[in-house]
Amino acid sequence: MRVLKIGGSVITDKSKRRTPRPDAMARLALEMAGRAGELVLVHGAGSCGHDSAARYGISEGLSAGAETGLFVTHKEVARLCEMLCASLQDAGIPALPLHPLDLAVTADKRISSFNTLPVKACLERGVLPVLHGDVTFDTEQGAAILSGDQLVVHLALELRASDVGLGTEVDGVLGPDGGVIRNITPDMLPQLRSLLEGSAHVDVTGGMLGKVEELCRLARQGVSSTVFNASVDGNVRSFLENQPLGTHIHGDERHG
Ligand code: IP8
Repeated sequence: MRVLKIGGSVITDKSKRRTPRPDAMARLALEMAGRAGELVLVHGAGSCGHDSAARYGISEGLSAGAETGLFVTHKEVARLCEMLCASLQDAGIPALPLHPLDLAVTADKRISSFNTLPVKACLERGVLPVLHGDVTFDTEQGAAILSGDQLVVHLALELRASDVGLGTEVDGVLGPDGGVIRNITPDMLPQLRSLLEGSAHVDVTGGMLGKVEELCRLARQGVSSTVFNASVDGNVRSFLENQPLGTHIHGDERHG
């Protein structure tokens, strides 16, 4: 079983507020055809959630008026999830939206409990569960933003995934010269921290550095992952067919 995250930048236009990309969703759905039962899909919020989350300051907690922000932000990303599920259904994939607001609680922005039973039930029944970055109730700060990246790592460990894919809008983790860094191991993290900058658009959950930090955490526990460009036609299919792509993040010095 594998966990695949599709970044919000792939399925939304990040330069325009609340703008899904139905064409990208239809393409991705075709590339995932036949994978239900062996895949958990997670997607990011892109322009359907990050702006609202930032406007209401949700990642800093539940301040006065933030209840409205929870509703607005959740509604935007839940709608995006439902659109993606509709595209998957149109491609013949039995997909079902599962919303982390209903399944997860965080403590100081980290998942402290998560009900994986609905995810497992989907897999057992040959259904593709589709989850997403979401707002959560947080025991320390009232509310928080749970990124799809953190969710992917949690699900991969809980469900003992064989590996993880992170489909973004770039070809992998890019070095200072703009070239793809082909292999990353957790010991490279301090050096990478100074190299990687945040994403160009509003992203309340940490951009590429946040992703690499999450994936190094996963690699330390023995699950490798691939960061690749899911905006390129055929790349999701290639990932699912185990073709080499993008940046491979793994726990030892083995390359490949
Ligand atoms: O796009 C963020 O998830 P991400 C979720 O995976 C919200 O970082 C609601 C902004």
